[in-house]
Amino acid sequence: MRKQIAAANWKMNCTYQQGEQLLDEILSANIALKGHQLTIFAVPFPYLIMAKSETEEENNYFVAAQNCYNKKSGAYTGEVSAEMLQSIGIQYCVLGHSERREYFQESNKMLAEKLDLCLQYDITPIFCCGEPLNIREAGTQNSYVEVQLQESLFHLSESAIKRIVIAYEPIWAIGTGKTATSDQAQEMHAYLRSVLAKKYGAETANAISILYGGSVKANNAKELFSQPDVDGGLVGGASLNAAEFITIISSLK
Ligand code: G2H
Repeated sequence: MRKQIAAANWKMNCTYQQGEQLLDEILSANIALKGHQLTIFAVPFPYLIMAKSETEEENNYFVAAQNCYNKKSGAYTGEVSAEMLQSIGIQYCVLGHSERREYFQESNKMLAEKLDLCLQYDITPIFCCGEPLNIREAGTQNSYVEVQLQESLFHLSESAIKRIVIAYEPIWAIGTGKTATSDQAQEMHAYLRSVLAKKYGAETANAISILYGGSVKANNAKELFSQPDVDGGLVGGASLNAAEFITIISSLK
């Protein structure tokens, strides 16, 4: 079975102490994850080492950075490289979140460069894609998201693409409380898998986890995750509440 993933995206929230307490509360629930189930905490850079040591003893719990830079190293004040993340043992990195695309002008091409660097340093990218409201209203969401995949991922070899996790996040559903219905999520996920299958073959497409993101909550996670092509979620707001995120983790299939 494909990996099913509950990924918390803390964004720019929590002090160090609050973050530590949140992790303690979630981990002390001792949710027994099955072999194909993972929980990943994407925490702010200054908390990576703390989160890594909190989760170190736990099976199938991992830590992710929320971003990295598209250059290997050098005079880029304030930036963090994939190599730096690797050097502290980080195995996942969220890339191309719509907030990064919007507020930091991250283009599909820049994301392709970030992806390559992550893979070079053995970090699994959680690649975010998704359409804004006007595109959804115009009914052209499939081709919009397909272009994001083509321009950022399709230069990868078959063995490299298998190392990527994709997160579909319709921008109109992010932090708005408006979740895509499970049918809308399934429809897009199945479409993305068909696009991947056309390029890389069905076997490879079937091996890639596609997460849904956008107002995933304790009360809708089970329904969303039960869809055949939805392999878990990338969770923002609801991942900051221990009880809520515990329920979301427990909703993985
Ligand atoms: C989408 C999601 C997490 P939220 O950005 O990445 O945030 O669950 O708050 O909509």
